[in-house]
Parts: sequence; structure tokens; C-alpha cells
Amino acid sequence: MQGWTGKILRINLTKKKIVTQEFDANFAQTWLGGRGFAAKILWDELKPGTNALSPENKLIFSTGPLTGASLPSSGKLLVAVKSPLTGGYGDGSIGTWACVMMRKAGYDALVFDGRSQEPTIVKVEDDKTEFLDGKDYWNLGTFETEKSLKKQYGSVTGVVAIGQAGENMVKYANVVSQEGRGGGRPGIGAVMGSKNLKAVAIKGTKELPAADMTELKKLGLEGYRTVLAEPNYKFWKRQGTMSTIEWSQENSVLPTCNYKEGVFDGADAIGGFAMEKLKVSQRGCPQCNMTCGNVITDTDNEPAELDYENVTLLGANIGLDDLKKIAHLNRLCDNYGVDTISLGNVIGFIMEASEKKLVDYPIEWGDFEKAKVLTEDIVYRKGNMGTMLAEGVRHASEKIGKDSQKWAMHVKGLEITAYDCHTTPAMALAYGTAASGAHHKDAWVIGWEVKYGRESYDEAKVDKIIELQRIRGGMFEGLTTCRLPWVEVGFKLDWYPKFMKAMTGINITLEDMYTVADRIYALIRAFWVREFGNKWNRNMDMVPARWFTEPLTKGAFKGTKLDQTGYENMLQLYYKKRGWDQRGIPTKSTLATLGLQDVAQQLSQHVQLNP
Ligand code: PTT
Ligand code: SF4
Repeated sequence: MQGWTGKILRINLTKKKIVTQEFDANFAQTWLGGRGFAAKILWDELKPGTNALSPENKLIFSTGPLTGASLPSSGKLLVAVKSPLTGGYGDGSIGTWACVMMRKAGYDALVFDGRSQEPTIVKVEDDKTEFLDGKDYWNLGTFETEKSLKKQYGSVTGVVAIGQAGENMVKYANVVSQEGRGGGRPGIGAVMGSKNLKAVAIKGTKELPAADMTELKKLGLEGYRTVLAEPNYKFWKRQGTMSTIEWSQENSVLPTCNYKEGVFDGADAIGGFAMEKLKVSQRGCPQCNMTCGNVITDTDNEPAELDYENVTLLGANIGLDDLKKIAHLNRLCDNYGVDTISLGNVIGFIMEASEKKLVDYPIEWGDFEKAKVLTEDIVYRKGNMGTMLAEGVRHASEKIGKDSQKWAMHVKGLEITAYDCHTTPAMALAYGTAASGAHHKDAWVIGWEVKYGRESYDEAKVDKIIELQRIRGGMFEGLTTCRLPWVEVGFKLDWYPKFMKAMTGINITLEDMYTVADRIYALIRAFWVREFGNKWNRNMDMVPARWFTEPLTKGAFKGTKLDQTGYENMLQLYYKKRGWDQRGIPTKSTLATLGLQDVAQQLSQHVQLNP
């Protein structure tokens, strides 16, 4: 087999046992890599109902056949677990040298299970894997942890670490690398913390297993040159994802004060152009010439990297209009290893609860000092408030009650990312049907929807969502390369079959990859359904009531809200097109068509399946 290393490193943290498992070409082509491998391993190996923070949960780092090669933006690692935040499938994609090194060390995936008795660090160096004493690293932030490991083991070491949030099992703790790459929103950091695994350090020196290295290098070079020549490239290098702030404001979809509104009075002060005036440098992921991490200095004069999502959730959504203050909160999140999106949701939620006098906790919109204190309380689970909010917005609203569930902004327990959907039914449905809960990664349909016309609830929107889920959630998460060259500068999709041919020696078309994407999507859905059994129902795919019941009060779309019947009709149509029944469960024949007969058989032991 070429393209894949064919090896998965199994690391049991309880017994300190290491086993190398081999897989064949059939497994590789059926599941592609990254998200496909992770979903398959979790489905096959996790007993339904496993406590996500127990030693039995699996922590998976997986890559795809293109990961690590000298090709545009191929430095991404997929991290996955059964999520402690949602109880379902959870993953994230993070740019890190660790994935390049993992492939060079000869592995397509690392799978951790068990729990170390003491804090530990796993170090993989080619064929040698060691457990290092992690006690001295416990209670350090991710920055210092990585710095210290690199000092000891060399600057080329790829490091993925948790901070204090992961150690304290904050349900939306993530993992961080290179001081500004953060991923694994649904609590991947919490699972790592539950295993007493502080960090993973990887070094590799082997050649990637390319079928035709000369062709791959040639294509890679052409690919990088093509990216550079794209007309959008220059502006992208200036602002990266930050220009989306202005776009969202102009289109009334910028989440403001806990998604009450889609426009923010302070938008200009936190947008891409304001950022440019403060920008001091630029960072990015390995193997990428688009380097989109914009660095400014924060209120402590420390460097902090800004992205659209981070700035929107820690800015507009909590009523804060000062980029340096937002940068400070962002930097705290990166160092503590906590998801900026969920944290911004949680803080916005509690500001609204305070405004409505539902909690005895005074905190006003835009209160930076209190937001800082609250962040620390959450990360260390201090006091009633910190402890409650460390569990996420769904849990907090269940505790507070008094109709707060209506404006607790999540789907399936995962907090919503940075698009307000009062006026955009397709984007709402994209959140409702995303693989891990409310995430834009599977189908960022809003850009298309705003041009197409947001008022309709029609079939074209459902088709577009499925098309994007195939490309983004399936193909890119399977290949495990960054999707932004395609999304942002127009790098064409037909490059990827060419890359695949040079890497694997096989002709794999885009259509072939979309079939794998559908298989992955069906398996992830089956995983959710198996976890929830008879409690699973279509309400799991509903979005927060606020968008249906409370119209916008500002901006060009003042008075607009989502139509619930329209949303539900689109959801039913989505199920039909996916071959899922009226509850959103794949039918036996859909699973069989995707080669998942064994999944159907198992799933039918948990819920009744339709033929
Ligand atoms: C992703 C989510 C996002 S999506 C952002 S900003 W974005 C937030 N970033 C965080 C951060 O930073 N620090 C932190 N402590 N928490 C954070 N949480 C948030 O996490 C990221 C880029 C971005 S920037 C995006 S859209 C694209 N996402 C990709 C993806 O999902 N898949 C893929 N194949 N390519 C992608 N390319 C882009 O990568 P999650 P990164 Mg992230 C600091 O993981 O869990 O999916 O959440 O990894 O290396 O920082 O790159 O406007
Ligand atoms: Fe990373 Fe940005 Fe490059 Fe994607 S475009 S690989 S997120 S630096």
C-alpha cells in the first residue's frame, strides 16, 4: 500500500502498553483517513454508554493520506473522542507540526486509551515510544508546556498539549499547539486530562510513503504557486478570517449579545481593518503559504493570534468592542486550552441571565474585568458559577431553568459558532445537522445563502448543505488538509484527485471521495443514535428557540425571525435525501448501500430501524 503508512500506534495509558496495528488498503480506501478513521474506530471499539471521561474512552489523533506532504495547507491533525460535552461524536481539526511528524514517524493515527496513574507525556520518536514523567508540567499552560518540551527534545518536535482547562476537565477544553492553533471543541482536551495525559511530543525522520514522490513534489510546487497567484490571495494575507467581521456585520449575521442581534455597534472597532492597524506579525500552520493567524499585542503587551470566530464570540457576543481586550481573552483561552467559541457563548449566556436577574451574579455586557475573572473561575472550576459554567451552556440553562433553555445557544450540547441565524434558514439547518453539534465546519452555507436569497426554505438549500457536508465534513476532514485554500482563495477541488494519484498511486475521483464522505456521515449519525438509543429523536437536530421566537430588533432585517415550520420541512427533506427516516436515523438500505450492513445490524439492537 502506498500513500498511507498503514500503521496505527495504540497506546494504553493504564498498562503503559504500546502496540503497532497494521491496516490494509481496503480499510484505507473505505475510510480515507482523519475523520473516517476516527469514526470507524469509535464505532467499532467504544461500548455504547461509555462515560466519556472514563479510561475506556478513546482519544484519537488521526491524519489522512495527504497530511504532512509538501502540498498546500496539509498540516492538519484530526483529534476525536466520544464527547463529554455532548455525549455524541466529537472532533476538531488543528494545524500542528505534530501531524507532519506523526506521518514521518510512520503512523497514520495514534489511539490512546486507559488512564495513567500520574500525569504523563507520551513521546513518539520514529519507532520508539516513551512515557515521560508529566508531574512537573501539570498546572502549566500550553505555551510553557510546549516551550519546555521543545527545549528538551528539539525545536522540530511537534507538540500537542492541554492546559489547566483540560486538566480540570472543563467540558469544552480543547488542545493547543504552536501558541495559537487550537482545536477539539467538544472537549477533546477534557478527555486528554481525564487520562492524565498532559502532552504528546512527536518526532519523525522517515520519508512519506508516496507512490510517486517526484510527481508529488512537482504538483505541490505548482499548487503553492497557484495559491499565490489567486486574486484573493493578497487580501487574505492581510486579514485572513478577520474580514468576515465586516461581512457578517453588513449582512446582519454577526452574533451580538448572546445572539440577540445580528449587528454590533462596535463592529468597526473589532473588524479586519482595525486589526490591520494593530497587527505585529503573522503565523500559520505547517506546509501552508496562506498563514492566516494575525498576531496583535494584547492588554499585557503579549502576542495573541486572532481569528473571526474568536473575536466574534469573545467580542460582539459579549458586548466587548476593544480588540486588545479581546486578544487578551483569546490568549488566556489558548494558554489554558479552552475553546474560545464555547467560552464566548457561556459568558454571553450568563451576562444575559444576569441582565434578566435570573442569577445573583452581576456582570454587564462588555465587562472585560469580570470576563477575565469568570474565565479563570471556569478553568479552575472555582465557586458555584465557575463549576456550573465549566459544564457548558446546555447544563447551565438546565440548572437555571426559567425558560433560559430558549436562549441557550447550542445544538446537541455544542455551543454555536459565529453566525446568527435569525435570517438564514440554511445556515441554521447546517448547524442542526453538523457532525459534532453546532459547528460551521461541515457546511458553511451562509456565504452562498446570502447571495441566493435568505427568505426561502427550499430544496436548493438542502442540496447545497449536503454538497458542502460532502466536500468539507467528508473530503477535507478525511484527507485531513485545510479547506481554506479552496474556500477562501478559490484553489480548485480538482487538484485533490491529482495529489491523491501521486501520493497513493490510485485514481480516486472527487465522486469516490464524496461516497466515502456519505459513509462517514452515516456512521457518525449511527454513533449518535447508538449512544442515545430510544431517547434519540428529531429534536436533536433543532436549533435554539430564540431564532424562531424573538425577532431581530436592529439592522436591515429588523423584525425577522426563522419560520419553524419552514425549518422542519427542510429538515425532513434533508433526511429523505440522506436516506434517513423521519427520526433522522439511517435506514437499513441506506446503510447497506454504503457498505455498512454490520452497522445496521448492531444499531438495530438499540433502536428499531426502518427498512
Ligand atoms: C475550530 C474552532 C475555530 S474555527 C476557531 S477560529 W475558525 C477557534 N479557534 C480557537 C483558538 O484559536 N484557540 C482556542 N483556544 N480555541 C479555539 N476554538 C475555535 O475552534 C483553525 C483554522 C480555522 S480558524 C478554521 S475556521 C478552519 N477550520 C478547519 C477545519 O475545521 N477543518 C479543516 N480541514 N481545515 C480547517 N481550516 C481552518 O483552520 P475545531 P487551527 Mg481548529 C487559536 O478545531 O474543534 O474544529 O474548532 O485549528 O489550527 O487553529 O486552524 O475562524
Ligand atoms: Fe492554517 Fe490558515 Fe493555512 Fe489553513 S490557511 S493551513 S488555517 S494557516
